[in-house]
This record gives sequence, structure tokens and C-alpha cells, in this order.
Amino acid sequence: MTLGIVILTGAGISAESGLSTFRGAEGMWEGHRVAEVATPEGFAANPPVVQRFYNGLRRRLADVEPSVAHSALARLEHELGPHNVHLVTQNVDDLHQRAGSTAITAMHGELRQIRHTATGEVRSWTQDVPETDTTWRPNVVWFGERTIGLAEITEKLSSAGMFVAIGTSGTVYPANQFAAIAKAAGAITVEINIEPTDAPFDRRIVGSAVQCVPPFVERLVQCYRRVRRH
Ligand code: BJW
Repeated sequence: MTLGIVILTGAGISAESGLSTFRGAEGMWEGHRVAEVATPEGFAANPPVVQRFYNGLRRRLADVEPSVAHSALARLEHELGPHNVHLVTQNVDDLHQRAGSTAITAMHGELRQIRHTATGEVRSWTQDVPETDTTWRPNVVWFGERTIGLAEITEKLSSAGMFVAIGTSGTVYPANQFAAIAKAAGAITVEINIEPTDAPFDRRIVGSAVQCVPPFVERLVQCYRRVRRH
């Protein structure tokens, strides 16, 4: 039996672990303009600002832990099987991986990786990148760059029975199209967010990820067990 649940997560799922979301006050990002630190043009114009910014974010990862929301999604994959549950995250942190999820597409890249600007070689980050370095860049997707795994994601959305968006503002393309793609393919669409967005989801669960994701997962697991028994 294949259920096809696709889950999209955004910065909100990591907020209660202590990582800030993106669209805070006046579009500032940890005190930087977005164009300064999250575009190829920003990197070309001022590599030290960008390298310093990402070195700082990476170091911060060591101080945070996955929350019960991340763990609940890992449990969902474990209970239903990786062929039934696919997690697409816009987050560049590694909290889903550390919580135990394995069927993941990190569509905006991974903070703990660096990429060679000429060859595209990807390496694990082991130490701070020198601030003046332009040979290695963070392996994250900046504005105007192609997201990772879009064809595979679209395929999964097109056969999904359920799509769940957790803690994302739905302001960034292409992730903000996923609910519509899944819905057009016949999926039930669900949003879990502390502040509901304008997008036309079938169901909305309003509250924090830590409050809402574990009971939501519990209901799905119970439902799955009931269906399997019959
Ligand atoms: C909680 C909570 C709690 C809080 N519990 N909930 C015009 C000009 C130029 C470009 C464009 C344009 N129009 C459209 C574009 C395309 C552009 C785009 O979308 N721009 C818009 C902003 C206008 N998109 C792109 O450029 C993408 N690429 C692309 O389109 O490629 C096309 C292409 C094709 C072929 C060849 C080449 C190109 C790429 C987008 C990359 C985004 N990258 C970033 C940075 C990653 C690196 C880094 O981390 O530094 O990814 S931007 C940033 O936004 C980050 C996030 O993943 C992403 C989404 O943010 P998210 O997760 O939704 O966070 P927030 O903060 O917005 O929302 C948090 C939510 O959580 C809120 O709803 C809260 O309520 C909620 N919440 N606490 C539950 N406890």
C-alpha cells in the first residue's frame, strides 16, 4: 500500500530549536539585507560579509537540537516507511537529519556543506571558510539559482495523497507552488503554522510546530495502523 505523504518544512519548524526564521522585522536577515547574503551578486560584491555570515550560521548549528516536531516527522517515516513519506525541506540546517529522517530532499541546500565555485565539487564543512575565499561557497541555494531535486519533488507531489506544509510563509518560489500541484493531483492539503498563510489549504492547524506536529503525526500513525489491520 502506498500512501504518498509529502511534507514541506520551512524555518518555522526550527524556530523552537532556537534558529531564527527569515522574514523577520522589515525583511532583515540576522541584521543583513537579503540581497547582501543570499544572492550570487551579493557574494560577488562582498565575499567576506557572506563567508562570515555563513560561518556564523554553521557554528550556531552546534548549539541547537532537533525539537519534538523534527522527531515526530522522523517517527512518521519510521512507522509508515520511507516509500510512503517524503520530507522536502527548505531549511539548510541539519535538524531533520539529526532527528532521524532519511527520505529528505533539502531543496535549498545544506549549510554544513561547501561547494567549489568552478567545479561544483561538494565537501562537508569541517572548519570556517576564510573570509576572503571565493573558491568555496556555501552549498545553499540563493535567489535566482536553481533549487535542488525539483523534478523528483514534482513527481512525488503528482502522486501524493496528502501534502502537509509546516512553518513556511509560502513566499518563495518554487516551494510556494507545491500545495497547488498536490491539490491538482487530488491530494488533501494541510497547513501547520503559528500564523496561517493566505494559501488555499484544505485544512489548517494553527499553532506552533512543537505543539501541533506530534499529535498530528500520532493521528496519522493511528489511522495507518487501523487501515493496515483491515
Ligand atoms: C512557525 C513557527 C513555529 C514561525 N511553528 N510555524 C523576482 C525577482 C527575482 C526572483 C524572483 C522574483 N519573483 C520570484 C522569484 C523567484 C525567487 C523568489 O521566490 N523570490 C521571492 C522572494 C519573490 N525564487 C528563487 O530565486 C528560487 N529559484 C528559482 O526560482 O530558480 C529558477 C531557476 C530556474 C532555472 C535556472 C535558474 C533559476 C530560489 C530560492 C532560494 C531561497 N533561498 C533561501 C536562502 C537559503 C540560504 C540561507 O538559508 O541563507 O531559502 S531564501 C529563504 O526563504 C530560505 C528559506 O528556505 C526560504 C523560505 O522561507 P521560509 O522557510 O518560508 O521562512 P519564513 O521566515 O519566510 O517563514 C517562517 C514561517 O514559519 C512563517 O509562516 C511563520 O508564521 C512560521 N512560524 N514560528 C510553526 N514555532
